[in-house]
Amino acid sequence: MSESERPEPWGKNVLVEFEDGIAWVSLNRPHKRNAMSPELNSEMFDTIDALELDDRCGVLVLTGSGEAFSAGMDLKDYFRANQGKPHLEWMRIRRINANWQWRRLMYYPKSTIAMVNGWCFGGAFTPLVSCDLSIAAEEATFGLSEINWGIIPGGVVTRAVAAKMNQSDALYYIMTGETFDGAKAARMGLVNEAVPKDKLRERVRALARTLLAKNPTVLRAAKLGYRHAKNMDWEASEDYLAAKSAETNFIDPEKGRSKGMSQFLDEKSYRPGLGSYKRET
Ligand code: ACO
Ligand code: V55
Repeated sequence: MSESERPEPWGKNVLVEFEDGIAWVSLNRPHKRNAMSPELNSEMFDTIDALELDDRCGVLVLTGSGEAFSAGMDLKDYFRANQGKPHLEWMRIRRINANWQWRRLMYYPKSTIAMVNGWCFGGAFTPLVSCDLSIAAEEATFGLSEINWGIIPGGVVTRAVAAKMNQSDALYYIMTGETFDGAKAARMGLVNEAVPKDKLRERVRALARTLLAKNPTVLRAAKLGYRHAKNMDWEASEDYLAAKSAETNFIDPEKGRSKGMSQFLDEKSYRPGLGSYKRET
């Protein structure tokens, strides 16, 4: 079966809607507040794997159906159902979880935006932090609730929190399990911005359109450059970014670099500080 004939992998636990280059990907177990079960995790991996080569997806927006973004890991189907299973089986269940929530999402070649529409607890922090950008409803409720039911923020939740929250905030919410709203999440830098819930989709759509207007080859390299350089020392990152720049220039089908330069230097038709060079799209 060729790539294009393969059936779409979403459907049961994941909903995908396409709109002018935006793929709205919803965790879709609203009756369970989009708690993440092994089945949902597996479907999410297959979904983002398929969207990677799907031209209908220029920007991936991750959100949740109904009232929740996600109530975190499914306490019944992820935790209790696997209690007492052989350790190798539990490792595999964890890996299926990690595979999409950060291994794949963190280094996804397309731009990703988390749209936090409601409840966001525990395990949901991992895909949240793994998205490039994030906009929350002011009314959304966040919490590291693990401490309240007798576990630590595991998986890589603690690592994800450490990547985006400062030490005072991280330890406060890890240790108290108190909830906070979207406005507070934005003040702490856990998300980029918070807007009233009735403006959420409109704001995310506008942000997605901003990204869709960029040169996609360069945008991909810029994002992956950040992801990798963040974990490198200065010498390695200088060399890596020089190589990445050369690669980008070499593979860019629209030759953005020379076009941009000539529009500024020769034609004097635009200024890079004040907008985007004219692309032929
Ligand atoms: N795991 C499994 N089932 C869940 C979860 C979850 N994390 N969250 C909600 N559900 C289920 C409920 O059991 C209930 O199922 P039922 O109808 O079959 O009984 C259904 O979703 C609706 O949940 P309610 O609690 O009735 O919904 P409400 O809107 O009143 O509250 C809230 C929503 C606050 C999110 C609440 O469900 C909750 O506290 N969930 C747990 C949140 C949490 O602590 N998650 C972190 C887990 S730890 C981790 O992720 C590592
Ligand atoms: C969490 C915990 C896990 C896990 C994934 O706290 C997420 C959230 C203890 O194991 O595998």
